[in-house]
Amino acid sequence: MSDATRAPLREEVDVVVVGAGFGGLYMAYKAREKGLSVQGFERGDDVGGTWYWNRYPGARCDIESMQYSYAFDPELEQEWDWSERYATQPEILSYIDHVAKRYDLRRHFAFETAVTGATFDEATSRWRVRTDKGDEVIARYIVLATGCLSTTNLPAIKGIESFKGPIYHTGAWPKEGVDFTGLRVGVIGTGSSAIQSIPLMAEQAKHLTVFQRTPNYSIPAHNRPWTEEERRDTKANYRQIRANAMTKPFAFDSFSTDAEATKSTPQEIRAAFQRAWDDGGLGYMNTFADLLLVPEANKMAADFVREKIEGLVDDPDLAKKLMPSHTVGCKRLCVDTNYYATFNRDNVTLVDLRETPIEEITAEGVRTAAGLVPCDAIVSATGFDAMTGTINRIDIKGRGGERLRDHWADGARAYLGLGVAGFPNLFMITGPGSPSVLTNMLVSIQHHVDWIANAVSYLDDRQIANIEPTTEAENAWVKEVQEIADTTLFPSCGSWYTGSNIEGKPKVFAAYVGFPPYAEKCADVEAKGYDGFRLTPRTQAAE
Ligand code: NA7
Repeated sequence: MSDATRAPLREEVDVVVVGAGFGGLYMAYKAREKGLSVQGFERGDDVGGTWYWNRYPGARCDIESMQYSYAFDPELEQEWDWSERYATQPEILSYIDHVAKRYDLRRHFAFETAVTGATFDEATSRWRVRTDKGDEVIARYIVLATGCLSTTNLPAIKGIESFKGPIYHTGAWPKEGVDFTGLRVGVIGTGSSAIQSIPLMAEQAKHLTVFQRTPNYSIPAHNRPWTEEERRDTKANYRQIRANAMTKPFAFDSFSTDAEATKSTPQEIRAAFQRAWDDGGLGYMNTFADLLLVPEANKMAADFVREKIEGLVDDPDLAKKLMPSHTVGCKRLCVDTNYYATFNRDNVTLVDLRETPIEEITAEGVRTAAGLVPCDAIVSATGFDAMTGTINRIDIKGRGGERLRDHWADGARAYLGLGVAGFPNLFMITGPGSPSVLTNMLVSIQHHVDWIANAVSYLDDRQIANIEPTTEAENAWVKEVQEIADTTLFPSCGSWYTGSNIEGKPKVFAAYVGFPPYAEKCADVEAKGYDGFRLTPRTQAAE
């Protein structure tokens, strides 16, 4: 921790902010700017959120760093220099540290303090917020800036507790790092975290065994340092770049096209995919306008990556095992440096769990149907209880003592991903049913924080005690989110987008597809005096 200490707690505040990642820090900044008092809580011992916890080797953002940054202060944009196209976790964390210092934001947070419960008191229109340190704070508003991917998922594999070596989860990586030199390492999972870390762990470990349940599509990052000229150009055009991002479905200013693969010639299709592959990164999803809408177009994108895998992996049988068969994009597309080629190394083995499933973990290693793979250390790159996991861990009680986790028993329900019926004055940043993880998170986070801050000003100006979505608005929104997702190929396979990576979790597609219409809807709701929300004047609230 740099200069963070457990600041003296405020017992009664306007806003409690849960989480000190990108969302929580900006919320604290914005609330303070509006003259509101803030008490923040963060379970880590410092700021950073996702970038505090995910310190595994190779951890990088898969959105280009110049755009994965705050836009609220042009001076901040001008003074910060991103070194690479895709910033590393340490660089992003140092940016967050810079922001926290520059705007003196740490003082609003109590660190190493997890919020355990929050109860809405209908008589006073106040939230009573409790922590694992025994704190109790009264607040007019509670803002959950808890992140979409912040509760790790450690699979309940038989015998896992008997393993005699260390088990590291990529999402809770030791601060001091891990040295795998001379060790036999087993990695479980082949999602984004595994795909980023496997090439680097393979360079260090004596032997690396990758346990793959589902192969994934990965596009080369073609990461490189930014040139001075690129930095200068971006800084000169930042306003335009930010404005462009707001008009793009994924809130990221990049190449887009109206061309459809299903209406293009084979030559055009090849050339377009090759261009996207050479350019690298998530832009591959934008190659054709029908890529995420029409199975035939999607298959072309999939075939192209499969062909690349064939070219990158020397052993044809191994290449086949690494080829995914699901829809491109239904599981988040990965971005890598050297992933597929890493399997050409002599010290790397792939275990295809579809052929030989894991039976148990023993003291010595991982036993599959084909026998024991001895391991000195295991890396669990097994993802997160995404979107709702962290919020559901908090015992949140709204009107009539209703628990939020009960309200969500059949899947998350929220109006605009911002508020929940029966839970007045509670806001979520990038909550379920908002574009969140399908976008450049920095754009979505700032959009939400600005919206929430405006809402609070509106309410205070009009002496309004409570704001909460109506049940009708919430129901209609949940329906709309699903209907829009169903017009795309996103829900066409099991993923953390739908909750199917967690046993027993209800299957609901948890993100709104398309940033611009969403932002328009939020603006419209605001312009109409918070249409779809019930506002209760202070004079009536306590009656
Ligand atoms: P992901 O994308 O959820 O990947 C988790 C991986 O772990 C995935 O390959 C899973 O296979 C695998 N997994 C999960 N449980 C098991 C068990 N029990 N046995 C074997 N394999 C398992 O998490 P990441 O951390 O990689 O990425 C999360 C996001 O963070 C990423 O999309 C970026 O936005 C940043 P499955 O596909 O379920 O068969």
